[in-house]
Amino acid sequence: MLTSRNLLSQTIRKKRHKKPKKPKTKTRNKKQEPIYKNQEDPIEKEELEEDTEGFNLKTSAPSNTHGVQPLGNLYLNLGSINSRNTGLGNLQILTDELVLDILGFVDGSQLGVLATVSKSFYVFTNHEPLWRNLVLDKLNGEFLFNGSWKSTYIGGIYPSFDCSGCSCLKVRDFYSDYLFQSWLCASLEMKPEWLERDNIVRKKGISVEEFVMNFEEPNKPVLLEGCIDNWAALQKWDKDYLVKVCSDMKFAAGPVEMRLQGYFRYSDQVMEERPLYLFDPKFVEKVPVLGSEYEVPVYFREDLFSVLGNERPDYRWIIIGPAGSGSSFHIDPNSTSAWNAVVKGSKKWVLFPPDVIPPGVHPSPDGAEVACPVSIIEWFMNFYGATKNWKKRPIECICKAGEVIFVPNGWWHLVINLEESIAITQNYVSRRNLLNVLHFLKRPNAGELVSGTQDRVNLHDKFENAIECTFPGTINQLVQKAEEKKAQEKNHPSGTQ
Ligand SMILES: O=C(O)CCC(=O)C(=O)O
Repeated sequence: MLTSRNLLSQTIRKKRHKKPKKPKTKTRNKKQEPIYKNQEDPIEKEELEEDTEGFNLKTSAPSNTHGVQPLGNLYLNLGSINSRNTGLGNLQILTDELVLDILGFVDGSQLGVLATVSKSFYVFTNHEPLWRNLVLDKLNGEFLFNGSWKSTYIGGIYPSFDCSGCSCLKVRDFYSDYLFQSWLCASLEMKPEWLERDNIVRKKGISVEEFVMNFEEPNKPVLLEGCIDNWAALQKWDKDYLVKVCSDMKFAAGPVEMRLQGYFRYSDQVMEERPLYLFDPKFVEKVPVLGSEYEVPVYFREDLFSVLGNERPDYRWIIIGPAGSGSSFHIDPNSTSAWNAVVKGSKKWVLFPPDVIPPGVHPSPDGAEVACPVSIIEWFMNFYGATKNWKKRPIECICKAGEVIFVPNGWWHLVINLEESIAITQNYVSRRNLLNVLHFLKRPNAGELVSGTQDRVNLHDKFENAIECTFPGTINQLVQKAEEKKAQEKNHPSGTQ
């Protein structure tokens, strides 16, 4: 259970314990003040002073729109009654998630009517993700983001309706962890302690042989500096340039396709738990000039999936997103390895080796699905701390513009953009992981596991045949080499030759 003691009030603490040598740049605006106002208890103040760990709200974070408080505050506010329950009537026995799931079945005008039923219905029906789903469902990518998903919906569906004077009511005594956490995850800054660990190996100017021997062969991440300095993209790609060269072309952003202009209008304003992330695998086919403004770094030029020509699974993506967007924990598709180059902005990476499932992550037994916290910041809030005592501590880093990270196959990784970012990533298969990939494509549930292509079940045979045609004998040689290595490891465990 959350209380503003253990979460929100820490924002105040942080402010009071500001270290003189590092001036704090974030300030709370006036609108945010009321949410801390219920702390009249003198003990509270003392506790606040004692604790030095803090959470910061983003400078531009709106105050908790409807005054929702964490459930724990109900027990601090003696005599208070939870208007969440009184206003729901018989529905109060349902969980918040279930109430929202049910409201997810009704359309915008019905939500508007239900909002008038009670204070509680008002809060639930104004939950932004409900309106986001309506917008994406009804308007696809053809929306003009207008500060909130609700007003975007109204503006898109009822263009003549003027909602400029529509007020946003604050509701007293509404307590809900679920709704509070959703707002909190959208509004929190990354804590400095989540960012400070940087234990990845960094290399500049190494040879391909060194890369293969020290990183690709042993399947270890590395951050490569200076290997994309010649990319035109580094100089050219910014919002204005991309909008110009991409013109009316649409790109995949979450479940919809959007023009860049519309996407940037959205990403410039939005503050939500899980911002729409532009992640497009066909960007070079759509806008060939983008493909001519970057090249595959020298370390990753062997890409055996290319023997499949147009039938190869998706392998290259342009990735664009605002601060707070990113990728929650996953392993890359089809057992491939990847490289990810930041062109603008910066990204925080957390990586766990294949034999360590990250805390808070629950893959299904067949590996086809992964359950993990919806928002990345939620993972940091609830699970990052556990990694300190984890079996194998993760590899972490911040990858900045001009840097490239190598993500070895099978590694779990999570990425959050610390500022608005533009990146290119490619997944590839070299001789070092060809056998892994073939093995993966042959798994009995390949139909569910294989991704990025229509013909999932036959991909193994097609790939194996194409490799055999183009590089006859290669697979056998690799199998033999792998067997020799295994035998060697058996005779000399952990390299004690
Ligand atoms: O959000 C990002 O840049 C990371 C992308 C990623 O993890 C992936 O492509 O597998």
